[in-house]
Order: sequence, then C-alpha cells, then structure tokens
Amino acid sequence: MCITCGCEPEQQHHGHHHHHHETEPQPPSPGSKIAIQTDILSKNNRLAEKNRALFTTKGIFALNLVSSPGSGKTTILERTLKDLRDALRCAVIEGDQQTDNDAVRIAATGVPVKQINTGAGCHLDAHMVGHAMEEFNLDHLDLLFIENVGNLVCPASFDLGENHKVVVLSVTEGEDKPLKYPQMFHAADVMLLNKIDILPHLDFDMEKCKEMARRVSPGIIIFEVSSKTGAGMDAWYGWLADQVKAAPGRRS
Ligand SMILES: Nc1nc2c(ncn2[C@@H]2O[C@H](COP(=O)(O)OP(=O)(O)OP(=O)(O)O)[C@@H](O)[C@H]2O)c(=O)[nH]1
Ligand SMILES: [Mg+2]
Repeated sequence: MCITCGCEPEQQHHGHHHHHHETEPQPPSPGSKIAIQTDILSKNNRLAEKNRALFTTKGIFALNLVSSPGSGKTTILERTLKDLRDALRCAVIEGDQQTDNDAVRIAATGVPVKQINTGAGCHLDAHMVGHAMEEFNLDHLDLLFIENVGNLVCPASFDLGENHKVVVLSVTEGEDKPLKYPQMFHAADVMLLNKIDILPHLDFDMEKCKEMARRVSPGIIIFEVSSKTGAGMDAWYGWLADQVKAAPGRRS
C-alpha cells in the first residue's frame, strides 16, 4: 500500500475528493494524513517544475505513459523505438515496483534506458525522474518516454514534468474504464487504444469507449493501435514527430 498518494481507503471517509487535497479551502491540521499528503504533492510539484525546466532548456519532448498492468506500454515502446530510433534520438525511463524486465526489453532496441524500482511505491514521482535523467546525455536527446508503474489510479496525481500523460487502454479491459478511473483519463491528453488485433474475439464497443474518454477528457487525442501487428502506429508516429518538432525550447 502506498501512503504517499492517499490510496488508503481511510482517506475517503473525510468526505474529500481524493487527490485534490491541495485545493481544499481549510488548511489541514498539522501532522494529519491530509497535511502529509499535501506536503508530498507540493514537494513533487516543485520537483516536476525543475524537470520541466530541464526538458525545456534541452529541447526534450517528454511523455509519461500510464495504464493498468499489462495494457502494452512496453510493447508499444519496443515497436515505437525500433521504428523511430533512426529519425529521433530517444531515451526511456522504466518504472516498476520490482524487476528490470522492461528495461532489458527496451535495451534490446539499442535505446538508452534507466530502470527505477519503486519497491512498495505504486507510482513514479518527480524526484525519481530527475535522478534518472542524470544517466542520459541530454544534449543528444529529442524524445523521452517515461513508462510509469502499471496502475490506473495513483500515477494520475504525480506530475513528473512531462509534456503530456499518455494513457494506454487495451481493448480487453472494457470500454467503461474512462468513467471508472476518471482522474487518470482526465489527466491524459492522449489515449492509445491498444490490442485492436484481438477485437474480433471481444464485445468491446470502440465508439462507446471513445465517447466515455471524451466525456472525462474533452480534447483527448485517440489512436487505435496494435503494437503486435503495427496497425494504426503510423498515426501515433506522425503525432510524435510533430510534437518533437514543436517542443518548447527546441531550436531546429
Ligand atoms: N494481441 C496483442 N497483445 C499485445 C499487444 N500489445 C501488448 N500485448 C501483449 O500484452 C502483454 C503485456 O504487454 P506489456 O507490453 O508487457 O504491458 P505493460 O503495460 O508494459 O505491462 P506492465 O509494465 O507490467 O504494466 C504481453 O503479453 C504483450 O505481448 C497488442 O497490440 N496485441
Ligand atoms: Mg511494461
């Protein structure tokens, strides 16, 4: 269980809206769980601004990939890196509670990668990302992918300094997830609807899913993809290339 992001059931008994304690009008009593959480989130926000300033200084476009476990974040990255590594200089930060499995998979593409193990923690925070950035040559980097810990709840609250959160939803998870986990989908500017190759075996309603995602995140950009077959990936690559070109602080 993670105390830092307030995912304990107790938190809900105060009648507060989860994860928005920093906007509560009354100051929380010192030492209370809410006060601790407010401190953690404001400290995180300060460090996220530092990361963002670094990305801007270096002209790096940074994405934070979030999803439930197994939706296909690493598989999407593997294919994306293989297809884009000659055109764009990429690096990856991998977040998992344990193992370096995903970092090993990314390393096989030849792209620089740094694994962060969060142990009991259920999300990456800005401090971890700032530290991991020391591993890369920032003067030779266009595009940074941060794969967050597989968790559709807590990573929504933690700004890492990224340009956008990209939520991956695989079609096996059900079309109602945007409404069940609205904070994550609200926080995301892009949704990758992954594993469309297996749609013929499912009752997944694509249009309904997209409508639900737009209900919680009106401007969300949606790509339907299969990281297994490569279907739909070109539209995602096109968006990435455009965003890198327009990244804040980028000179060429
Ligand atoms: N059929 C199909 N399977 C996929 C696709 N993308 C990923 N998978 C499979 O889904 C499983 C999980 O993929 P990962 O890429 O490891 O998922 P992840 O989101 O990185 O998982 P965590 O890092 O553990 O949260 C693997 O068995 C993949 O082969 C896809 O587009 N189609
Ligand atoms: Mg992964």
